[in-house]
Amino acid sequence: MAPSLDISGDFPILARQVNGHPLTYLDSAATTQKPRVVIDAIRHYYERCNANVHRAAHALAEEATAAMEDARAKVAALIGAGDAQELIFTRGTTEGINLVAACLTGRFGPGDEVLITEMEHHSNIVPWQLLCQRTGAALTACRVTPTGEIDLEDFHAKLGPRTKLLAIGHVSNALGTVNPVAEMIDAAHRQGALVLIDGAQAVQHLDVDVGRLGCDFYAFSAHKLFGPTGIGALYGKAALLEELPPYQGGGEMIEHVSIEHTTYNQLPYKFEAGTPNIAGAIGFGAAVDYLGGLPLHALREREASLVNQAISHLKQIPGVQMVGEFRERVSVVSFLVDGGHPHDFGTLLDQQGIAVRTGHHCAMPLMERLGIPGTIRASFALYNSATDVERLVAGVEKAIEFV
Ligand code: 7TS
Repeated sequence: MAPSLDISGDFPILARQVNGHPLTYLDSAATTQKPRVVIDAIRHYYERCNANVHRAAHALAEEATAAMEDARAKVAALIGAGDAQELIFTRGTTEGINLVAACLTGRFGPGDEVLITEMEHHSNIVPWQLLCQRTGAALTACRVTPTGEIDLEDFHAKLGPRTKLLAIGHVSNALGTVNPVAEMIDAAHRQGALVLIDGAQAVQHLDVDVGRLGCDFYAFSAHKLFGPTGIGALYGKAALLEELPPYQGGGEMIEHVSIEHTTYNQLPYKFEAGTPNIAGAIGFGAAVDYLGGLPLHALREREASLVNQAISHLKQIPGVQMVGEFRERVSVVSFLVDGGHPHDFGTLLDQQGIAVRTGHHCAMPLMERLGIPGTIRASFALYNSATDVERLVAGVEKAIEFV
């Protein structure tokens, strides 16, 4: 028998009502809901083996350490990292990118460039601005086309011998565009640049293999992958991580400390100062296990067909304009409705129990390039169903009657 594609029952929150209506959760690009197994894993850790990791010689500390390192191995395997020492636990994508920007600072100076795109989330813009302010390097962004894709001609024109780092999103959070990162990584490496991929929106929807991609860094967050908030991961090539200075100083990241001098711990601990988010890491591992037990291929196909259905139905509603038209898309449907601000529609949909995000989606330069103040964004995950599409479409039609 084919496995059931309805996994919504695994997510307790999806059974609740909002504003007197069944919850229609279409804001998974902001954060996904959590399956019971993730919630249980965190609860189990606190109830059964809470202790600090990597230090004490007692049983609880050993269990906690083993559980956390087990989670690291699972997360590393999820993205095809060859070795768990290349997988640094962070607070999330934002911290992963800031870590790289902090640790690469010494490699930049006047005349060097960081190349990004106009499509980036603010987390993949502002850390590079700060790096440029510290070092005198310049930040350059390649253009986005009016249809919402990276302008590859402009990319190849802006990429050059001055480019020391290319930092790009794998998938746009505002539009859902899947970017041709493999081609861009190869081109950047030919110029001698390092490459960081912001994978926040990619890991749930695509098979990511950092070994095959060949990127130098890959940052993502657990909470967009059915895991808890406050934990994420940064992959970095071991040889590169070995060369970089540490990020923060403190316990755990050291090998030996005297008042005059410190030697650092081995990878990945050199980049993990202080007591880590142990429960978060364990929850992250449980999310990866959960994902591994799903019929992922079939679920992703169904999600893609729901996204297509949503687009084709919304397009037919008079006054609705879709934002972004491209070949490769995952999860996100961004649109505008004539005669109303996106925020008004967000409120009118919420009154019907439909959760979407409205506004600039932390991608203000993209909105500026597209000449719009923001969008209404419905974002899908593996637990959404055709009913969610029907409710969204009916909800938008009803909201239009009000404005
Ligand atoms: N990069 C991308 C592409 C993102 O979509 C996000 C979060 C981040 C970085 C930052 O991730 P964090 O976990 O460190 O916060 N994106 C969104 C969003 O689209 N709506 O809310 C958060």
